[in-house]
Amino acid sequence: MIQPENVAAGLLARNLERCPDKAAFLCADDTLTHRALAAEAARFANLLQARGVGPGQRVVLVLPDSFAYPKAFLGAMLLGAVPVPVSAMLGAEDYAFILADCSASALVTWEDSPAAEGARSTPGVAVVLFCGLDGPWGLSGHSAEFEPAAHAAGQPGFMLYSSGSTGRPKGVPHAAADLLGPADPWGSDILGVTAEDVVFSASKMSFAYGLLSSLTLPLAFGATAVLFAGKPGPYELFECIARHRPSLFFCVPTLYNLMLRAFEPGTPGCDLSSLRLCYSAGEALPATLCQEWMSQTGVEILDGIGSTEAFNLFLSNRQGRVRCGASGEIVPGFEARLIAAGGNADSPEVPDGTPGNLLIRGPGLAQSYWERPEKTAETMLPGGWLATGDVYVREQGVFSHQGRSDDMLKVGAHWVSPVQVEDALRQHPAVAECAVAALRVEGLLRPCAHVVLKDPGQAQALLGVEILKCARELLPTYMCPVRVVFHNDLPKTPTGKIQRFRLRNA
Ligand code: 3UK
Repeated sequence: MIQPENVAAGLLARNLERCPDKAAFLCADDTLTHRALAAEAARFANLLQARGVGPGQRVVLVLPDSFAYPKAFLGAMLLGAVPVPVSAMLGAEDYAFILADCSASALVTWEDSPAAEGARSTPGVAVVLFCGLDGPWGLSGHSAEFEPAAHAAGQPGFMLYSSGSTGRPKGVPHAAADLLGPADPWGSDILGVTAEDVVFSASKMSFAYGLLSSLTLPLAFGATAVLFAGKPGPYELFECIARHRPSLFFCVPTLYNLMLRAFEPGTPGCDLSSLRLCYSAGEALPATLCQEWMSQTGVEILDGIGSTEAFNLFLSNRQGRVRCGASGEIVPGFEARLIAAGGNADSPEVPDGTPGNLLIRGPGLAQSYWERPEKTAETMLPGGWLATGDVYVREQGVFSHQGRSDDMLKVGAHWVSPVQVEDALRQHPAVAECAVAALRVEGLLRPCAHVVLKDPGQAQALLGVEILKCARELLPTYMCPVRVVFHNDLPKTPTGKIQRFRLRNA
């Protein structure tokens, strides 16, 4: 069965009708209107077709966030092909793996990129298209008219690779219609997005969170998205906000933390007056960071959790009633169940206040991983439930993240959530970042604190003792770290999540 309409064509046509000359995207000093986007996406579909790419084939995109991204993503979808956004920060070997894993027909990237190098060692990639920030080379020679082909029902419309807290990345295919899932009710009711909004995501479009904020929101609401092509650091982000004056800002906790430390209120370089709301996802937003952000900047920050598999935010805080330290409440349309370790989708739920593994069900979830039947069986459970791999505690409908199920450690009879211990460690004024992971002591697992100091020059031995003392005042004995290890940096995924598993036994 063929779906009646091509999702990308429908969205482009709708914006062409309602706001053709409005900016869809801003990048540096340039503007891409909805009209220009529609024409360029059609040209890109023609270019791909002329190079022999057809419906259903995978088109890997390794690009900075720039006009090239929406043109290539939507152009591939117009053709009925499957765009596969991949982080631009990987090495040639990672690209070779992903290109082979999804049997890519085409790669769109910049000249001399590590992805282009990866493609040279991957025989099936017949088409490599080079791109500037403005779009793939040779687009102007192609027609701006294209007859779109719909994606066949049950076939992917786009595919993401999960950053994977452990192991190799997994392809996560989504139906074309899933692209719009986050628009409603998350975008509409929770964020209140309108055509007047200018959105800016520090997370890249190769990351589900970046894609749904930078692509879904402008397309679904006729809003404008600011694209930042470089590597975002706190000063670059402040500069971009001051210049483009976004109303909504999307970022991850690690970067909020860096921004807060660089924040100088009242200076022109740190002008956040355009922002009506900030959003945080990707990792739990520590309660202290949430409170400090709001008190220092005066802008509300909402924490919410989503995943590549869900391509949606399924738990979220709400404007006007932020609960710092919690992921918030269920997003309407989704269902959540918390079950004990070792349980399945039919197990009874754990009572309020008891940690459990989170399962969710709702619209737009990926139905499987790409060619990974075992991983699919572990994660996509009978009845449409998705095992998130996250441990949560629920109290009166509010969910608080306790860590990934594989980061939890058992000390004696007690479960220790690294997140709770980290919250206590952060109370010490010298701590900039921290992570808690298991350390084996005489054969037994004990929590160990891994700490990055605000001032790396401080005397470490003394501080270690002080930090542990501070933790002991706040935590029951079994939760207290037995040691502090100082680091210059903590290991993170390309999307900014701390990889606690890499610190185990370190
Ligand atoms: C963790 C959080 C606590 C959690 C994502 C779309 O992060 C996204 O997707 P990924 O597949 O990772 C999912 C995992 O990341 N996580 C994300 N947000 C939070 N943990 N609090 C949070 N607020 O382990 C989850 O299973 O890379 C995808 C939209 C938003 C996203 N955050």
